[in-house]
Amino acid sequence: MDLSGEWRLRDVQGEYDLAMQLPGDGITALHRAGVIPDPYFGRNEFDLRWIAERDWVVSRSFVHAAGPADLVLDGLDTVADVILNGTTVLQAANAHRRWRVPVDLHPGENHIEIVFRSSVQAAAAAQTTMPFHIPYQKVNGPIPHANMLRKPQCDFGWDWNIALAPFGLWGRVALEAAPAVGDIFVSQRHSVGVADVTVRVAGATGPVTATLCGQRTTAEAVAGEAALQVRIPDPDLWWPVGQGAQVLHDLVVTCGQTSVTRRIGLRDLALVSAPDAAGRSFGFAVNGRPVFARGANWIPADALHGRITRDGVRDLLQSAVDAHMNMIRVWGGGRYEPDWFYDLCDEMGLMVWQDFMFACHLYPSTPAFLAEVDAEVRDVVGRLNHHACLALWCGDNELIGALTWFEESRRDRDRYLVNYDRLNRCIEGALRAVLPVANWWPSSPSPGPMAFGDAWHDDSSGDMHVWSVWHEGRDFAHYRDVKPRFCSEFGFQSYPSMPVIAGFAETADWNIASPVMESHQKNPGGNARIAETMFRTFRFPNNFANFVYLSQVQQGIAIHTAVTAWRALKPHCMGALYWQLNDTWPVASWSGLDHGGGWKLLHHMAQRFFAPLTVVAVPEANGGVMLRVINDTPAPVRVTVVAHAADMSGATRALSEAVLDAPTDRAADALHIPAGALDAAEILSFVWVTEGGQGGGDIHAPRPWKAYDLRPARIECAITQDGATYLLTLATHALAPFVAVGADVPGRFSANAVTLFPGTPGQIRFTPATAAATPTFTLRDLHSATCAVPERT
Ligand code: BMA
Repeated sequence: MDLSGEWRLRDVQGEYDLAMQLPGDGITALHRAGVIPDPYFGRNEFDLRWIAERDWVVSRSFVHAAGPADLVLDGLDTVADVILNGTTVLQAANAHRRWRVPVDLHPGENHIEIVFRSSVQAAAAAQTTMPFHIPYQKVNGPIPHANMLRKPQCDFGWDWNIALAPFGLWGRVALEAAPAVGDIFVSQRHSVGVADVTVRVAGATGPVTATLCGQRTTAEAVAGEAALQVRIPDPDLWWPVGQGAQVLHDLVVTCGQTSVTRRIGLRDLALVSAPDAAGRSFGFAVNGRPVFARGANWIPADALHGRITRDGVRDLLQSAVDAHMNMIRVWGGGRYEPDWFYDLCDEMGLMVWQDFMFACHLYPSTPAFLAEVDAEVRDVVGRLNHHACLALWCGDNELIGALTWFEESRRDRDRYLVNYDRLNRCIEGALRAVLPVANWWPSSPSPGPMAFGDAWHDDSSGDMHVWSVWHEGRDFAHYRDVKPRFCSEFGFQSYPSMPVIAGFAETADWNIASPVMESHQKNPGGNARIAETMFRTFRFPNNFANFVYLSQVQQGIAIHTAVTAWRALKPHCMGALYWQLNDTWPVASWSGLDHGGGWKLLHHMAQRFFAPLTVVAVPEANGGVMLRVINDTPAPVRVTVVAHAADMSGATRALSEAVLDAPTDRAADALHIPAGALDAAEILSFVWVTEGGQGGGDIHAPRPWKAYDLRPARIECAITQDGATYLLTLATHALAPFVAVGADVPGRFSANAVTLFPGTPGQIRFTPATAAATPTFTLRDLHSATCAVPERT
């Protein structure tokens, strides 16, 4: 019996009594009932912290046949007592787990209550029981002590998140018969033309049968567990997007009268990390083929889990694929996502780097805490291990670096390092106990197993987080000084797009220093960093909307600089996952997608700089530029590369061209532009085209844009309607870099932040999210955003 749907929510003080949907969260329920305003609007956040200070009761009645049943609760968030007909049947404190409790039901009406204790108070109380103080990072915890609770760590605030500490339940709530089988663990070994699949079925008795691709095996369960081997000849393989098809097969496990199905992909997905001349490599090989990982970091789809929908998440993941990403990293400060999230990734061919949920703070290693972590890891791995998309299990986010962030752990590193290692051993041990062949990486960033060095600045080994440009204020060119083996985090902030800002700020607040805008910026100094970078890069924008526009352009330039530099290092570097794909609420952040799923200019630029086949400009110390071709497709491609010099009028002059076969295993030099080939007033413009007619183009400005005397572009825009889509034809009168179109209704542009040359009109399609929408378009370009606006007299 499904118990989801409408429940009642009341506080223990007796002030509120209202309807609440489960699955859902209490803050969303209060908002939907009209009790509180939209938490994301203006500065409402700060008036709503009282909610998390209280204890709340969620309850309902139901009629059920008398007798035993299992009460199933997934994602119970977090410190909760479950009371059935007056008896406490569960006391839980881990939002990441599934709970299954045998209960006895009354004949007729039964009453169930879930008492949610204030997680804010529970976290503070837990700290007082620790044998020594376990510090948390204040910028990522405006509500203190999140590290004490097994709850999404960003719920207590983060340097991009609202701090509301929601409570509720995000998975199933149901009554079920006791299951015939427990978790199913799938591992694979591939050799030429054969896949050997091992299926371990926990919680089974008697004979168990596994059927896969027409092959059937039966084994008797021993001590509650059955191990089955299925050999698949000529397996139809699963590939990440861009490498081949996403073939999924039903694995059917039958025990007695019960059959359960897991959709699996047959693939050999290896973490390749071995000592080499530079240090230690890091990358992934799928079915024996090294695959450069292009992607971004995933954070929860909304700060309030009651607002998350499968369609919304599908849209975000599809946007990742549409921007040519093949990997996302489910970052350790959020949550293990629901099963359907990984189903979507399987289907889309998006590899998942899965962190365990520990981030940026220090954590306890008391026996009770480790016992909870051990149970959590076994539970999560039991739930998710069979997914084709799962490429890596990673111990945590930035816990090694965090040892240097606190007075206590700097003073007594031995204690806190041992404390950390106990946690890390616990996670690895639990993972290997249930999935011995798992791809495991101890932490992100990490130079490798048993290495505890500075993976923020050491580019020799393992995965790296490069934050020097954003957090240390280095210029964009610094990305080129770093040669990561795999960069799993690097980012640069921008403001959300204007329609998103209009959703949380009155026009009177449209100023980056207004209290409302400042409260939608959670990184101390973030606005100053954006403004200061703008000074370095552009002439200053002439109004708020253009400030927002330039913030997105410079974010795109920053990440373009890093990604093109590191893709050009393939195979020394085998991955670039920028920080971050999405937003949890409308906020200034490092995301490429706005809250709600709209594309910021970065995401449009990512669609180009992540294209499987591309040509990138690598500046040389002497002023020359090497154009390198990168081919991440499965086969070599013949490419023609043509370079021009362009001045600010948009006039071009041919420089040189080359034809070459682009290999798949490494980036290759394509065309050299010697120092002095460009005049000071010129930029480099280059295009490429394959024999199959596919191509692209890019520009490289050797100096910051503010150094060039841009001319008025006076862009003319003709709009025609073609069914549900709009075609914008843009013609410029001068070189126009980063031309951006916007719409006042949700929808998708086919391209954005494009460079226009006179005489070559650009075409951009806009498809509104709803066909009936009648969009009004805005048009921005670098010159008009930064030219002097005459003062009105
Ligand atoms: C990285 C992430 C997050 C954070 C981001 C921006 O360290 O792991 O903790 O939001 O930097 O500061």
